[in-house]
Amino acid sequence: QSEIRKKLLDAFSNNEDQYLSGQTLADTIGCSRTAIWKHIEELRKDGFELEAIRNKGYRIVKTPERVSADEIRLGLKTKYLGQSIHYEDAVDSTQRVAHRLAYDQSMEGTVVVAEEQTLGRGRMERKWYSPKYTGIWMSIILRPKIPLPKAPQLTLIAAVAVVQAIEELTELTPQIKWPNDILINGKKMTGILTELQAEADQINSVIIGMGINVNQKLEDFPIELREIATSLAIEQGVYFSRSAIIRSVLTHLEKLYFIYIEKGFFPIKILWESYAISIGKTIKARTLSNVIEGKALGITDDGVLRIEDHSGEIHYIYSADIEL
Ligand code: BT5
Repeated sequence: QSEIRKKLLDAFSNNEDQYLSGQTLADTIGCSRTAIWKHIEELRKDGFELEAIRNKGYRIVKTPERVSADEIRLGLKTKYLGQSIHYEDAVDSTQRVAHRLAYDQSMEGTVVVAEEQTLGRGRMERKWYSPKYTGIWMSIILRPKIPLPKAPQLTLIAAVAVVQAIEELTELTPQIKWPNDILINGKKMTGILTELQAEADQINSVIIGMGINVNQKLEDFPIELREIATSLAIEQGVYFSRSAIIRSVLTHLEKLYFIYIEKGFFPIKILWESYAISIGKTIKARTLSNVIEGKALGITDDGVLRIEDHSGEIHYIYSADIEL
């Protein structure tokens, strides 16, 4: 199987820019045309762009951009975040890898990045779709000395960092939907998942997982996500360097994290609210036990969402899905 793929890529690189017909490829490699066709489809799935012209054959137009630990490190000026990078080609979930590293006392700021996740996860066992080479699937280990109930604030800090990075590197204007979604033009571009390792109320580590859709095209998303998801490339019409975005996210996150450790959540809260989409609007919060509808007033100094329902009662929401 992978032998055919290797020979296929060799054939293309030995005949740069030339069209190779299915038959020629099959003859060179010594397999069936069906096998060639199947491997061409596999390459497409893995981020290769192939042009197919009738009576001429195939040509590779674009190879997938890869990320490597070295490439991320190049020009990264942070003190902690990303000083240790674990790069994987494919993992089940970068969260799981990061949990193991955190448990083994890895240093604060350790980052896990993968090209692909086979079991990427969202909140409450939901799936996070993480195809190869197109997005940023990353988990960051922090060890803040804060009380357990304050841990959700880190999701909000991470969201601000992603928005700042996107604003720095693109012409887009992302907005945050409490607590963990970043939207562009109303569609989800990033999801954040914050998980903890704690013992007797003491936080050992916080693992911030980020899924950032960067270079997907609309047809790269499964049908059920096409209406609700988007990527930077879809929104701006160009491809972006994922390592540059990773560096920028780590840089902004570290700055915000230092401010947070020194001055508390208040300065972050102000920033967060300036990017928030739902504040002042009527929203529906679906919690595990019920649905609350009302006006989103803002977040508390702890990052808890405040909603005023139609009778004027104020509800404090710790965890929910929001419908706008
Ligand atoms: C999230 O969950 O939004 C958190 C996603 C965190 C993913 C990162 S990737 C690196 C790290 N490793 C992991 O395994 N996870 C983290 P939630 O709010 O529950 O949203 C999940 C929902 O988003 C799904 O049910 C889908 O509807 C939608 N979804 C799935 N994949 C998507 C994608 N690539 N882009 C946009 N929406 C997606």
